[in-house]
Amino acid sequence: MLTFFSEDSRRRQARSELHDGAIVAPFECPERIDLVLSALRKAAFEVRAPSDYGLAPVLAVHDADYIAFLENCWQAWQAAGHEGEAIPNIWPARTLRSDKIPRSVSGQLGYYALAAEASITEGTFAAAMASKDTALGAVDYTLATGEPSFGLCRPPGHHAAYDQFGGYCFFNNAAIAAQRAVSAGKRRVAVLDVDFHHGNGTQHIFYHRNDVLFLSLHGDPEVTFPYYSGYADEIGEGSGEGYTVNYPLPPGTSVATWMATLEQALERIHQAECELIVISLGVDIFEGDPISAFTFQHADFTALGKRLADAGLPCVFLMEGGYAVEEIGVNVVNVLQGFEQGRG
Ligand code: OKP
Ligand code: ZN
Repeated sequence: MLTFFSEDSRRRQARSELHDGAIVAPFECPERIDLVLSALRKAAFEVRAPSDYGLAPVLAVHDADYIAFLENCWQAWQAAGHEGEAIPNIWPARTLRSDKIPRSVSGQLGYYALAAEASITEGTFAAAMASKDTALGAVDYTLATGEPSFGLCRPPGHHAAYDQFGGYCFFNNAAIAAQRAVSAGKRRVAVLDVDFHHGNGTQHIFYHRNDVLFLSLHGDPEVTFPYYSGYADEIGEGSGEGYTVNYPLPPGTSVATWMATLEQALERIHQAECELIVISLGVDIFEGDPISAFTFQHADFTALGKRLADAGLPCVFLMEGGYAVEEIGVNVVNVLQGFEQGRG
């Protein structure tokens, strides 16, 4: 399987994350990619740099003003004289106006953010651009060859909605890749999100559409980020009804239950006659993950990869979460190797 990675993903070097009432070093740190890269190389996967796809594929799934905000935010924040990193601290919450985009960058931050843990910093936009190029390189390769691919995307993407960032995500890499596949002529594409957290952004982007089937297995939002999305009664709207499928699972869910739930998701993908699967691959379902609560062991990732190969469809794996940094490489490589064994 061919893998993709852009060095510019390192340009996100944030210092601050608001976590548990304190500013801490971000869980989503650049060391994550070092460890995945070294595990990929050790396992003899070829790592290729993607080309520069520009903004057109981003504009296909995100709002133009939102993209411009991300591009200009750091400069505007600095010009306003702020010392620290750009973090929102007020939102158009339920009792305030939601139609107004204020002139001040502080007001814009709240408008375009859905959470406050991810700061915007000098290289954030460049890294987000690199991350979507990685996703596009991977999907283009799979579209051209039918062969599977892996994009080592950083920052992750699945929490990024049409015009909102949050949960460490700025551009929705999986949505950009799925849209690319549809634009290239695939009649229906599945986005299967196995990250511990619900992929609210991907769901939002495709909620009214039936050419992209979105399915997500995740921690129950009653007790887990992002709290306000990912319930089983969210099934899509209009012609998208039935094309969003959520499987919220309680913290501590066994791997057996998780894998049985995956069977249901794969059955739906089959039934909907999807022609390609984009997998939002968060390995924060690992038992040792510091901010998550599922119970995967190293070997379970291999079994997951094998089962996905059995589905018999072209697969594009895109990196999402995974914060047990020392273990992230082996967990990712196990999925990819399991997939190759399953095809063999
Ligand atoms: C991004 B991805 C933990 C709070 C959670 C944000 C989590 C973002 C996860 N105390 N903070 O889906 O892996
Ligand atoms: Zn996650």
